[in-house]
Amino acid sequence: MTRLKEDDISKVVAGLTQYDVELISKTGCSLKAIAARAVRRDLNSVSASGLKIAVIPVTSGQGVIGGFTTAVAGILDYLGFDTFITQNSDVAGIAEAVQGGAGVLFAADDHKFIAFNLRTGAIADNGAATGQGYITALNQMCCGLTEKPVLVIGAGPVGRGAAGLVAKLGGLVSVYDIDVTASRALVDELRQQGQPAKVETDLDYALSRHQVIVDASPAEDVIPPRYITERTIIAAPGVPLGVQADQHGKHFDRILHDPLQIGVATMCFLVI
Ligand code: 2YJ
Repeated sequence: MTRLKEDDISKVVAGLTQYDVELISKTGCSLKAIAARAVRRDLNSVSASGLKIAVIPVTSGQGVIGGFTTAVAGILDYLGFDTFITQNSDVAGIAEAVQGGAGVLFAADDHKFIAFNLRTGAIADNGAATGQGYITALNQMCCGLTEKPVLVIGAGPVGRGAAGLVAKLGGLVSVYDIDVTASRALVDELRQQGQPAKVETDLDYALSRHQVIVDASPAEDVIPPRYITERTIIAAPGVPLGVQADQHGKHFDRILHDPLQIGVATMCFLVI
């Protein structure tokens, strides 16, 4: 799993309004609307009133990432929630959050990023939520995924969440992972649920046959320019983006990518 870097997230908070304008132009939905759709809730029923959310810095493993809690709290604040970052980290941070009246906690270590509702016990994992949120957005960008071939690159937690929802929305899922046992396991799981799915072992061949691509891999340049046409639509929750910068600019309207926004918004709506 990729560890986010300070540079990946330093502009998130200042850019939220512009981010939402671009998201609406790509999907027809705001960040709030994408998250509400992802969790199948009516936008008006997702109310922020009275709920306090605490974001807790975690020092274990490789430690705090500069700007991480600020970015997470900024996104939640933007969505209308009363959010605070605890002064203390780790266990003392949990105590501070509860004493400060938080109903929901957000915290991440090097392996897991969760939202936890203290009142209901509901828990959301960033990987699965990000997959769910991105596919909701991709479904909007594609005017529906029914019967459309969708290539999911990466069978980690984000790719798994994404592939599951693509299949539920009627898309024809193909999965590529550098670790073929991971793609096989995911495809087997989908088939056991009665969803058609296919393992891809040659990424070039897979890319040459797909116009709708989910880049849930942590690799750079995973989608070479020759496979990106005027009809390609890419949902790219993976960090870093697997598309070269000039290609991102050229095909901006059909590439969805952010380091945290959709995942955090979906996590929040999953637990409230
Ligand atoms: O509190 C902090 O500042 C740090 N402990 C945050 C660590 C953030 N964690 C990561 O970047 C992990 N790779 C997990 C992220 C999950 C994204 N899908």
